[in-house]
Amino acid sequence: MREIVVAAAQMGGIQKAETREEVVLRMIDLMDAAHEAGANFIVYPELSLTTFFCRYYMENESESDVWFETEMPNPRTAPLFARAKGYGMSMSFGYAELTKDGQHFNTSIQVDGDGNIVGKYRKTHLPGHSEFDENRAFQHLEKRYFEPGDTGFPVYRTLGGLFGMCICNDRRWPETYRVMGLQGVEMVTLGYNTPAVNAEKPSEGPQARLFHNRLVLQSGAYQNSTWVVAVAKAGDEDGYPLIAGTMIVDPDGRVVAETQTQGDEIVVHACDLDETRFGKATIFDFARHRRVEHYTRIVEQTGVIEPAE
Ligand code: CDV
Repeated sequence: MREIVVAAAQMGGIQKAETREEVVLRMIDLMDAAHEAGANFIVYPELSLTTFFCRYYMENESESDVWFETEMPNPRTAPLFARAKGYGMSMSFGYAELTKDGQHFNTSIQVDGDGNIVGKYRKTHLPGHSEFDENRAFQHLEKRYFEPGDTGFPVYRTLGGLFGMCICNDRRWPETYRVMGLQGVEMVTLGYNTPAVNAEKPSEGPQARLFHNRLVLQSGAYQNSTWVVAVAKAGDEDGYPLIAGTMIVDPDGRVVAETQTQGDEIVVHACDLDETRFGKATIFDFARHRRVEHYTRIVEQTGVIEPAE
């Protein structure tokens, strides 16, 4: 048995006017509750430190730099790192990263119980658009403010197991999980900011959005026999609703814990990494059953090419 007690730390909306210091205090409150509940790993959402600023069009892209972190940890997040280290708790959270070379990434890190960054992931699948789009109910300018990540999907060893991360839209792509599955991943953690309504299809509301969220998390977990911990930033952000639906999914694809509210809330589950073994050794024993000779299109082709008439 290799048990990790995981806290999925959903956060309610972060308003534009909220400071990083105020948000970090909220994160520390969630961490205190997680510690109280016996957790040794806490997972926070995508862009945990700020509002989802990609809904705001900024003419001059450098205006958006105010939402980015140029180092991690930094003075504003130091209290969070200190509390985690005090508890010996591992943590994962997302933030907007501005590198020394001026690159902008939508990033997540995992920090171990001693305060070392043991995993870093930069979002691969950036949804949305790069110019103002008057046909949308609201903007989703991730392609304007971020570059596609350059990390790929690394799997790393920590907490006695094999861990990987992805971010929000990545969770909808089977390739995300499979690339990590092929490295033996035992727990995938991810955060998300998913609007409760589709900006391009107003009839697609929260019910459908929550259904798709559940569908992709369960299938990603099952098809790769891995734990998946998915954490929302939820509820109202300055009048823009985000879905909740934070959940922990076991390697059989079953939801074992999920939040009930739209606000700051933790759900905790003891996850045994050894539960990943059965699926990896049987129906999803990749070495025995995969037929890569038929998969070349997946890496050689990006868009759809229909057969000739
Ligand atoms: N932050 C995101 O990546 N959001 C997307 C929305 C735009 C669909 C998502 O996949 O949830």
